[in-house]
Amino acid sequence: MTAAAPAPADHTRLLEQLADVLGPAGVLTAADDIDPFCTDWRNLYHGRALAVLRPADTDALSAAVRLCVAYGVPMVPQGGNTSMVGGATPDDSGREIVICMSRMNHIRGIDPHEMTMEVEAGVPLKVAQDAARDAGMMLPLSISSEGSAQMGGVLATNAGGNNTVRYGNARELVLGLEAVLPDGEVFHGLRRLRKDNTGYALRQLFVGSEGTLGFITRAIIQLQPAPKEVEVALCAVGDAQGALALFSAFRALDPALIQAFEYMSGTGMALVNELIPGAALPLEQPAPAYVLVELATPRPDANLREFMEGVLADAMENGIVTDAVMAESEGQRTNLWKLREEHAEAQKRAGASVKNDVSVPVSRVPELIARATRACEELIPGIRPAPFGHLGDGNIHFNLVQPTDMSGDAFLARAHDIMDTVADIVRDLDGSFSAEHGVGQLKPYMMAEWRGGAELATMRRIKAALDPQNLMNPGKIFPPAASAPASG
Ligand code: 2HG
Ligand code: ZN
Repeated sequence: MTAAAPAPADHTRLLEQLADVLGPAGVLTAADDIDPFCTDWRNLYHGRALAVLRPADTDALSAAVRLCVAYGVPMVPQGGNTSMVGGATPDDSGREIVICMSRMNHIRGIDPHEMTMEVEAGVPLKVAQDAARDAGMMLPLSISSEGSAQMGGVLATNAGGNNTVRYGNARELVLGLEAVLPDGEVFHGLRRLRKDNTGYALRQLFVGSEGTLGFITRAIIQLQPAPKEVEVALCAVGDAQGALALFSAFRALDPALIQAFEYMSGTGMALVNELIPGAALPLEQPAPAYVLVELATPRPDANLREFMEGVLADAMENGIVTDAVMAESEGQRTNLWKLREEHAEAQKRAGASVKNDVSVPVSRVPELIARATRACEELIPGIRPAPFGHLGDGNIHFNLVQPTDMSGDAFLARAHDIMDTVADIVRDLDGSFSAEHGVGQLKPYMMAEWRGGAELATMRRIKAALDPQNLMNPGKIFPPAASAPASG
């Protein structure tokens, strides 16, 4: 028989015990210290927390988790706090404890023969990328928030980004994992084996679990050879159909060279031009839509430039591409990527916006963009659809910016209508309502309808088996049980 958990009100004693385990620097309780951890990057959620914990290693985290469990206190894991769906923000009860992973920030080693890197959860993605590059390799995961996003969060959300078209999502890069389970026990799965058929691939359970099944503390990541030749082009196209035709042209000749294939609408590009200092479109005329394509190869003698020029020349001849510019230097490559990477920031500066991080089969991206644009324009006249994203893997950020003659609040009051309108079309096209940003606390209400029945019921059983008290990141992913259908 287990002893009854102390009453949640006995928090003073809990905080004292946590300070014993983590040291004074490991427990923040002053409102000013805690506040930044209680608001998400998009400013959609403003929670409260009992404390913020900053463990320095796995053992300290494990001990802290055991204490929180004993007191029945819910825990919210947080990395770089860059979630788009409020996935790392506490609720407003003031009962939850945020556990920030940023002190666990060591790169434990890089193995040039295995081409692997062992990282702790709090290492920022950009730091891990730079370390791989300094070792003559590449960590093939690139997302707009990579300067702040930390490896633990990147894995817990199965981040995707610009290179998914070639290397897959975070899930595909994880060879091994260490995690602290919801009861404080440590899951030791830091293996680096290519072949290891010994039952369930438990490490993959934590990838994409959004912190609901425990804390990812360390991982072994597969690296790739550093590219020796890289070519980047920005192309003007008539519409998404043209963008898809260009993708197919590259893919038919050599899919293995495509490192990124990104779509941008004319509206989104105009916002970047207008609102981001230093961003300038290097083409003579604005176009209805654009593609940014990056090719890369580890071979130094691949004549990549010739290949890219050849494909683009053909595409211009048959009218798919109306104008194009190829980067001549690394500086120009960075400038072209800036036009793509600043889309989220430009949309933030343009006023209120509604995001739809959706995916459909690649071949249906043009239909998605055409139908969702029409439907949203009918729903709210003057709305500004500004879709962009990872066309090469079918993930489009079908984002909408408020009309110029409507207040931001009035626009956001229609957010669910807009999301439902887009979701209906995505469902019709066999897509997903959350391609790479996760479910967090923004979208659990969609889970019962989209992943109900056996799928959600199985997720609930796994959750209940590992976290019977529902203390790990509650309120994320799962809709409240009462609102789920009987089977889900
Ligand atoms: C990107 O691809 C990010 O730039 C952000 O996933 C997308 O702001 C967004 O909707
Ligand atoms: Zn994205």
